[in-house]
Parts: sequence; C-alpha cells; structure tokens
Amino acid sequence: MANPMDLSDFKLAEVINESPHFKTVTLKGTYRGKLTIIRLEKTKFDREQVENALTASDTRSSRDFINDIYQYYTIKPTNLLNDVKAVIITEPSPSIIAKHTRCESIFFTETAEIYRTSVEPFIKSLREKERDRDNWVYNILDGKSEVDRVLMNDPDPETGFMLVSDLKWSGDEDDLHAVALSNRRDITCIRDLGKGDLPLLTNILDKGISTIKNKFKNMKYPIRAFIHYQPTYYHFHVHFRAQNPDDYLTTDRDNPLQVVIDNIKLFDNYYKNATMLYQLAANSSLYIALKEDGTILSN
Ligand code: G7M
Repeated sequence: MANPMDLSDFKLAEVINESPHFKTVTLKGTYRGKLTIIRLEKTKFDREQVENALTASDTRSSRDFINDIYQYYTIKPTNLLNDVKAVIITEPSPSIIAKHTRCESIFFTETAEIYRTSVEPFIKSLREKERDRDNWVYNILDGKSEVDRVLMNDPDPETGFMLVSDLKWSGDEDDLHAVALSNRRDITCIRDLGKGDLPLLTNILDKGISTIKNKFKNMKYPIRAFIHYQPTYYHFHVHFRAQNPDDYLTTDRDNPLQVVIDNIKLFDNYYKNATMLYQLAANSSLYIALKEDGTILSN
C-alpha cells in the first residue's frame, strides 16, 4: 500500500464520537506528540469481493445461536472485507474538535435580526481567529493539493468553481459526494447570496450536474445539490450527493440549490431576511457565543 502511516505511534486519550449506525468511531489523542483526531469508518461491502471473501480459506465463523430457520453467526472474513477508511486531522482547532465530538444539540431558530447582531459578528471573528481554517480549500483552488481528486475546473473568477471529491467520499459511485468550491472568496454563506450571484449559482448547478453525469455513467441515483447552513467552512461551497434515496438522511442544514436559486429569483434579499432553522450542537463555538451574548438563554 502507498504512503503508509505508522499508527502504532498514536496514543488514544478519548473516544469523542461513535455511531453504530454509520459504523464510525472518532478518536482524540496524540500522534508523535501532536494533538490528532482519527475518524474511522468501516467500508461497505464490495459486491465483487464478497463471494471470494466468504469462501476464502482464512475466513472463520462461529455460530451465535439458532432459532427455527434462523442461524446467527459472527464471521471473521479474510482481509478482502476488512477495509477501514481513516480521516486523520493533525492539530485541530478547538472548533474542529467540537465539530467531531458527539454532543447534544438544539434546534435553533435564527432570525435575520439574530444573524445581524450575533451570528455575522461570530463568523467574522472566527475567520479572524482561525485564519488557517479554510487553507485546505485554497490549496485545492491553487492546485497544491488533491489535484487528482478534482472532477472539473471552471477558472472564471466570478462564476467559476472547482468540483472535487469530498474528503469523506470513498469513491463508491452508489454514494457519491463531491463539493463545488467557488473561486470567489467573498461569499461566506447562504446569507450573503443575492440576485448578483445567480450566474455563479446556476453555473455551479448546471456544470456540477453535467460533469457528474458525464463522469459516472453507471450512476443509479439522482444527484442532489445543496448548501449547508450553518456550514463548517465559511468559503462558499455546494455539496453534490447521489445516494440511494432510501439511505439518505437530509438534515435541516441542507438547502437545495435549485430552491435557493428560485427563492433569490423571487426576492433578491430572501436570505438576508429569512428565518433559518438548524440543529446546533451544544459544544459548537457558535452555540457558546450565542449563549455568552444571551441570544440562547440558560435553562
Ligand atoms: O458542512 P460544510 O458545508 O462546511 O461541509 C464541508 C465539506 O467539506 C464536508 O463535507 C467535508 O467532508 C469536506 N471537506 C473538509 N475538509 C477539511 C476537506 C478536505 O481537506 N478536502 C476535501 N476534498 N473535502 C473536505
């Protein structure tokens, strides 16, 4: 395997998140003395490998119990079925640690007034405090990182963008996830969008979808394009996902791009004035800021 990492140097301090449903676990610890987060995700079954893996001579099984026509087994398959994907984050900022740590959330109703008085200043100060936060985006746009993961590049400074495989996408066409990173660096989030941005938004929607359709001809599922609010990164980007509709969970953070375009066509100031509802984790830096300034009241 190329570029292996010596994981024996990782010292676990804490399991900060786990999901039996999504088969993920997130660990916080140190790697060679540096604070490190490791997020592990079991990969899905590979249709081509599953038969070989089950019948391989080194596959072991033991029966848990039997009841009528049902038999339950624990199978330790050959290595062919045992891949685990890892995302490793070195020296994460406190807000990135919070983002990866499981915590209770609330449903927050953000009026336009709350945005102006509390959320917009929060975003500004976060971007000033964590200047390197969006470096991964600039590295991609500047052609310094993930060059072979770029799916398309439209260099127009106003309407252009780069479509790149999302960090968490395993490459499985039945669960596609890509992000369109805008060339413009002045849009922080959906609240900034207005009529002047329609050429950018329609360009991302049209070219994003046609690129994915052309590149992945066997894709079975419809493509959804949406914008997160609140996003994690305040450099404007759009998500593209194609999954089995039975498997996907949409969240309150998902704003379908077509709906965003249509709302702005109706009202230039739609997102400046709209009330936005989203889930907010109680350990997130936004929650903490809203609590401190009294927008979220203590119980
Ligand atoms: O929640 P938000 O809309 O801000 O989503 C940002 C997306 O960017 C997530 O789906 C992340 O998985 C993805 N992402 C984050 N990082 C740090 C990277 C990265 O370094 N490379 C790529 N390709 N995607 C990333």
